[in-house]
Amino acid sequence: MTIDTQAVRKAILTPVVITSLIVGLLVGVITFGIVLRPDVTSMGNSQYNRPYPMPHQYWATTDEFYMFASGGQQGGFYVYGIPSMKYLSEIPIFATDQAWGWTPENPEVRNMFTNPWTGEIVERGDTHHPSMSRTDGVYDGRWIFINDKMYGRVARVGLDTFRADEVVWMPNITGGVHGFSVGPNTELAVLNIEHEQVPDQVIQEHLGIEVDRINGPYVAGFNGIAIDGLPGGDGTMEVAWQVWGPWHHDMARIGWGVSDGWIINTSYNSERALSAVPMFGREYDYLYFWNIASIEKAIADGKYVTTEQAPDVAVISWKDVEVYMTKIPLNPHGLDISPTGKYILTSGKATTLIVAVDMDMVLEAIESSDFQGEELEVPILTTDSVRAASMDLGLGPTHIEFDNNGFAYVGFFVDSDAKTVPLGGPYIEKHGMEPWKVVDVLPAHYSIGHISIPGGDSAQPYGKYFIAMNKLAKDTFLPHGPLITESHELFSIDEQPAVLIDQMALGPETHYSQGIPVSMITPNVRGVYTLPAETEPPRVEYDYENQVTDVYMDVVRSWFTPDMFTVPQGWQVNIHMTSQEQAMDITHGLAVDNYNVNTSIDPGEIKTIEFIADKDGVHWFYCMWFCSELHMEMRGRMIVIPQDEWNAEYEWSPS
Ligand code: CUK
Ligand code: CUA
Ligand code: CA
Repeated sequence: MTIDTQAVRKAILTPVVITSLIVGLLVGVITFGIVLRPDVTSMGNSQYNRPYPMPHQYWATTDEFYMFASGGQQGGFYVYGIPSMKYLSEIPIFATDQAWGWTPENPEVRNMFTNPWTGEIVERGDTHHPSMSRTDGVYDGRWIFINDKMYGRVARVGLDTFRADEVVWMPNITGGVHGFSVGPNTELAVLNIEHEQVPDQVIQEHLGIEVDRINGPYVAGFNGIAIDGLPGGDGTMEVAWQVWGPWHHDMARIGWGVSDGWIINTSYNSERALSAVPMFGREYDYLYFWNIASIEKAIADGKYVTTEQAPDVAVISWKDVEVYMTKIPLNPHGLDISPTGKYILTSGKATTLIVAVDMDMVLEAIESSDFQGEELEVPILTTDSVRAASMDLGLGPTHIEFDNNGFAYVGFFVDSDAKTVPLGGPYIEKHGMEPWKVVDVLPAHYSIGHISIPGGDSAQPYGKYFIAMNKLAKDTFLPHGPLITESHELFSIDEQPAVLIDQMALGPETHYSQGIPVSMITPNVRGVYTLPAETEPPRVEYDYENQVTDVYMDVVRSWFTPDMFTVPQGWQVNIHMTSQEQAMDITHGLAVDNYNVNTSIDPGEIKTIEFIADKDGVHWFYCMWFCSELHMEMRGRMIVIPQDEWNAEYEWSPS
């Protein structure tokens, strides 16, 4: 068959044909809703269009939220602005980071790195779950707390200086902590023991479980950390108690509103297995409800033991507290509470299911002893009596977050998207939709871990933006070797369908992250440290008895005073620096050639660094932040003199 192209062309141009095409298209639009919709991934004339060129301070004046992103193996936080997605800062905690002034030659930092029982300096960690301080369940902008999964540690970061100022270590365990959550009034935080333990004999006896170190079954539980966090408190943390039992716990929440007074956590290893495959051995795992008052009562009644390591920390058996559990889909990960504290959503990693447990129903079931049996002396709440919904939503469910309009968002690792679901009950008034059905899908590149909405884990979500914290970036950005950065994707959720606004590359590897309104942070942020009325006069002191040289040094553009000092070889050197700067953004630093000493000093900061002068010779020290036009000249000498050549005439004196 041959085609008469001439005839075809003629036919196309026939007015009749054109008319019928137009009519056909119109019919299609009306009948099938084929709308020439704007491409949701382009900005069009969206409010997120940015002026170009941007005026100075554009981002300083338009960002609405700070994002505090856990750094995972980076060991601290990343901080950026929303919606600019502009990286602002790092907050090193469980990591050495000289650029951000966090090194163990500073005794305050070293103290936070030091294991209180062994004296070991641990400068590596893995931060997972940030938790903002809050009052009545609402973020209050004072501090952000975070756990180190690798060692059992929790840090408090001041939101005025963006620096950690306290670290507490959990006793009686060998690390492996995971779920962490601060309570609604910052009086208590809970930190789960994820990696099961072979604890001290005292604990095993108290639990009545003898643990075989090779074959188990091991035991675990969770830590209660008391915080001086009521209004006027200084945020000081203290490990108050540990509840131990047969199960480990993954994610943790302290309830508020309807769930006030309860610690709620999950276990993906209710099998009590010691390797991965048997951890999927059942058809379900558990969600647990621990009554906080019953833990306090057990302590008041003396139902606890203590260990030699931690004589002040009450170790309580799960048998001596009020605890209930309910079956949830296999190997849960996400565990998140809706803004009123009513719904607890959990996701089963090994399933496609998200379950909504209703706390009102849980309380009723407890009241009426509506149980379907028990395991290891813990009553199991009847599944149907506590479940508001069970949703089959997709592959690889991870975490859940809530907005201010009555929607839950669920992230999916395998599906590489997040799904929006209207909540039921009192939330129906807000959105007017049929609850528990997917209404929107937010595609991600690729493989979502945590998700975050400002205030989304509190009694007051601020909504507006949704951030997918993707575990894999693959081809999103320029290639940069086999170790590929992470990606955060920003969506506007003020509209449905949600609109992808921006993507950013961010270093490895964020887990949970929290956004907080700019107005709650900026009024308290310190630009400089306030200097005391009198500062240490520059000088050098020699302590022959202890073999210590104390150097009191002023630091200011563009010199160190003194800019030379001597020290006998092998002595300790303590350099007590005072930055006399009171100008914004004039950070200096002190790096000592050949000595592995390098740290920043911020304007107005008073900071000591300590090291041993073990190498003789002339060693220049210098400022490593470019601080002025004379920055290169900002340097001085440390002259280390062998002990057998030293005499008092070598002592530095003012010239
Ligand atoms: S965990 Cu990392 S994606 Cu530590 Cu909250 Cu789920
Ligand atoms: Cu001070 Cu460069
Ligand atoms: Ca399991």
